[in-house]
This record gives sequence, C-alpha cells and structure tokens, in this order.
Amino acid sequence: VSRFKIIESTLREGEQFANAFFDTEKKIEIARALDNFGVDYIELTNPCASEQSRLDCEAICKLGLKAKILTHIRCHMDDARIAVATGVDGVDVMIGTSSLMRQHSHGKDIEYIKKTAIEVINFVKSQGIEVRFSTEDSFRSDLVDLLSIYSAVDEVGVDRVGVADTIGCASPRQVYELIRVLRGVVSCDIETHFHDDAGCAIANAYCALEAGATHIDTSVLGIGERNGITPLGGLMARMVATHPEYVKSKYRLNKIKDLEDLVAEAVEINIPFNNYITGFCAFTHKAGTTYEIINPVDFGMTRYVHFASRLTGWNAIRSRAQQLNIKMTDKQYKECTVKIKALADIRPIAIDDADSIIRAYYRNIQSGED
Ligand code: HCA
Ligand code: CU
Repeated sequence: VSRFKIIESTLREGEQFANAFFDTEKKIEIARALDNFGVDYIELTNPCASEQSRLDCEAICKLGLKAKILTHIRCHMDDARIAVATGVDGVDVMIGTSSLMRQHSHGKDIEYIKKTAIEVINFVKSQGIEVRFSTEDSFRSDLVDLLSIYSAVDEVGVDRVGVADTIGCASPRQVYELIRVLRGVVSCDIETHFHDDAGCAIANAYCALEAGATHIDTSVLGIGERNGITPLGGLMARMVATHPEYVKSKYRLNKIKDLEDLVAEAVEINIPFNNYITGFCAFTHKAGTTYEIINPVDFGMTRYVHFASRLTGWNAIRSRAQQLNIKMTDKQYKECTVKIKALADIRPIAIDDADSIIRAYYRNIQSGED
C-alpha cells in the first residue's frame, strides 16, 4: 500500500468526459500542472484517435517532464507502431471486452488474444520502453481465462498488468479478492482502473492497494466516461489519512486546489460542494468538536468554524471571541453562547449577529466589573 504510484489519466480517460475538449495549449498546461503536483505517470489519448491527438502526444513528450509519459492503445500492432513513434516512455495496451466476455471466451479466442498480446508486448519492449497490458471489463470476465492471459504476458516480461472496472460494477471485497489472486499469479506490477458509477472508485483503489496492486489510475476531479473514475484529490485524501509520510513526501498536496481549478475551468464545471479537500465546506465545522482526519494545512487549505448557528458550541464561540480579541472566563463564554443560540433559534443569523452578541455581552460584563 505504502509505495503506490499514480497513473494520471486526465488527458486520456478525462478526455472522454462529456464536457472535455482540450486544445494543445490546455493539454500542455494540465500536463505541467500534473507534473508539478508530482504524479508518477501521465497517460495520454491514443495517438491513433486523431491526427491532433498524435501531434499533442509528441508535443507533451518533448516537454521534458519528470513524470513518465504514457499513451493508451488497443492491442494491435498498427496502434503500437504509431504509439512508440511519438516518443512516449511507455505504452498502456488494452484488449477489448467482447473477446473476453464469458459467452465468447473459448480456447481459440484466448490463444489468439495471447498471441496478439505477446506480439505487441515484445515489439514495445524491443523499443526499450515500458509496456502495460490490461483487459477491459476485467470483473465480468472469466477468471480462468483472465489469469491465463495475465500469466502469459507476465512470462514474456510485461512491466505491468492492468485490471479495469470499466462499468463501475466492482465492490471493494471483489476487488480485494481478484487482486489477491492475481498477486499470487504474476510477478510484474499491477495497475488498477476503477469507474465510479456505484460510488466505489476510491474504496476500490484502496482495497486494490491492500491486496497488492502497485499503480492506481486517477483523473483530476475524477472526470472520465459517464461519472468518471477515482479522483486524484479523493485518493490523496484516502491515502494521507493512512500513509501521511509517503504521500506528503512524494506529492505536492498544496497544489491540488490549483490543479482542480485549472481542470474544472477547462471542462466548464464547478468543484462539487462536498468534494474531498477542496469542496467549499470540506473543512467547515458547524456543530461539535474541531477534529478532522485530514489536516487542511497539508493541502494549503484552512479550517473554518461556522459558529453563527443554533448548533454552535461554546468552544466555537470562545475561538471566535479570541479572534475578536475578547477574553472571558469559560463560564462567560458559555453564557454568551446561550444568548447566540437563543437568537439563532428564532431566525437564521449572520456572522455579524453573533459578533454583535459577543461584543455586547463583553461590554456588559466589563461595565458590571467597573
Ligand atoms: C477505455 C476503457 C478503459 C480502459 C482502462 C485501461 C476502461 O476507455 O478504453 O486501459 O485499463 O475503463 O476499461 O478506460
Ligand atoms: Cu476507463
């Protein structure tokens, strides 16, 4: 779990998001921002998708980024030749669903898939770059066929195998079990790719790591096909909670807000109110104590205590009073809090209302002391 790598797919999976259209300049800006954040890999759209996609891929390879540049292709020699010619550091090869679906997979298909996969893998490796082999819709494929294909590509020296939950149907326990079994079968790295249709994309990524996966696919804000994949920020939130040293030393977490703003603006969406870390209320406390599993400071964010409400507590009022340079005894903070709550029970109150009550209460006790 602790030494995982990120394959950032905003410029591949993310380009499949409904609103996404990235021109060359925007792709370069996003690639630089991802690199600056510290992602390990940046995955780009198949250069065979369009002439501009190919040119953009070449342009990003020439930027000299620290992150390794990957492109994503179908399991064909034609795609592979075009991909390696762009100057990428590695190729993510994917085999389509249909041939792996239970109904269709009988011996002959599997042998054909293995033969094609091995040809493509050997070719990419002969060019001295990385190669990953994944199967689309892995969780609905026949397990025996799946493992037989993965072990065949592992034997010829693939760098990574990829498991993809293309339709977002997998549950964390299923993920754990499949990756656990796969971990025992292959010796290469294991990459995973989770769609979020059923709300499990982050949990599934975490379970995959627990079971022995080494690489996680993400995109900024999770953008991708349909409602997208594991979001980069959400994965950081999950990982910083359990592995703070590794995550904080490796990624520039305080860049997450700028990165998300950049992508949100490019695809014309708002950051969701409840977004991990950057949602407007992600560190706003209204009732109860100010405990958090994540320290906002790690991400360049600040905690906010929403103290002007009927749910407020005297700790919140004390910290607000102190911001106003007002010092009282605990008993007095508590009394003052009762007054604020009484007004907030009658109508919604603003910060100003609460501040006025605090100030009036304070004046009152001071004049009493005189
Ligand atoms: C696609 C499908 C894919 C591939 C993932 C992978 C998926 O758009 O080509 O290469 O591992 O979700 O299966 O994104
Ligand atoms: Cu996908």
